[in-house]
Amino acid sequence: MSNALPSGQRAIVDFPRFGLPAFAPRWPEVPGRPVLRLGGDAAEPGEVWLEDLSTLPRCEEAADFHCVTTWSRRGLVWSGFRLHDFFERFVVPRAPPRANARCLMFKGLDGYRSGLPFADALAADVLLADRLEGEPLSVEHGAPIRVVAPAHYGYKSVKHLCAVELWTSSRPGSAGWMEHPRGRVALEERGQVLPGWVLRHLYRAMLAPTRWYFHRHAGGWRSAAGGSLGRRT
Ligand SMILES: Nc1nc2c(c(=O)[nH]1)N[C@H]1C(S)=C(S)[C@@H](COP(=O)(O)O)O[C@H]1N2
Ligand SMILES: [Mo]
Repeated sequence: MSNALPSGQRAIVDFPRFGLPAFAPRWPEVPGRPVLRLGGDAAEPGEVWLEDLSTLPRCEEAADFHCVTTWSRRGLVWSGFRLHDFFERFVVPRAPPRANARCLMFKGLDGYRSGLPFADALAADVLLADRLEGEPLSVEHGAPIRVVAPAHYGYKSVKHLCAVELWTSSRPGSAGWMEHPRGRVALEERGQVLPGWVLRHLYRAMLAPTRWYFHRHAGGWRSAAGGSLGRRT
């Protein structure tokens, strides 16, 4: 967390549920005993119960969160497990990667997907977070567990993680061609076709309508989880 925000970003004080508009109405039902499926074209298929992650060292991380549409929420405190530790302890033994594996693809319970090359995904600051600000992660922000890649635009931080796949090359995520294969905030890698400083203006125009649309679908987890008995965390 440095004092100056990265190029083109502006601080906001709240932390909205946000994403591609198509996902605003998609509230996943969080299973009672969640599992992470492993696979892809560069690994054997396998799986890991989410509860098994508690055998990994827990770590806490304070980080700014940068959405590609130019909003930044400063100083969020996440708690969870390093993706690198998860990879070494669970992915390597249970879904042995082939020698030509280059990228990870993350998939959420709502069908959202986004990937990162190994060099980015296995960096020390990339977490699988199950807590935010000392509380269990809410459905709004990605229960039961989400990726947090603070050096990358928010679209890489996949919520409701249910699958981690290994691939031999970068694959488009849910944002398709709009997504950058790496999405590093410091290099303003907002997208791949136009430069970041151009996209910054286009995306800024989408911010208010997208916020409104997500707000309209707020609280939808209740119906997804089965009425008032649905679980919040
Ligand atoms: N499963 C899932 N993960 C997702 C998204 C989504 O729609 N579904 N949106 C992405 C985008 S574009 C952003 S900016 C962040 C927003 O995270 P938040 O809703 O916790 O603010 O989640 C990212 N991860
Ligand atoms: Mo975003």
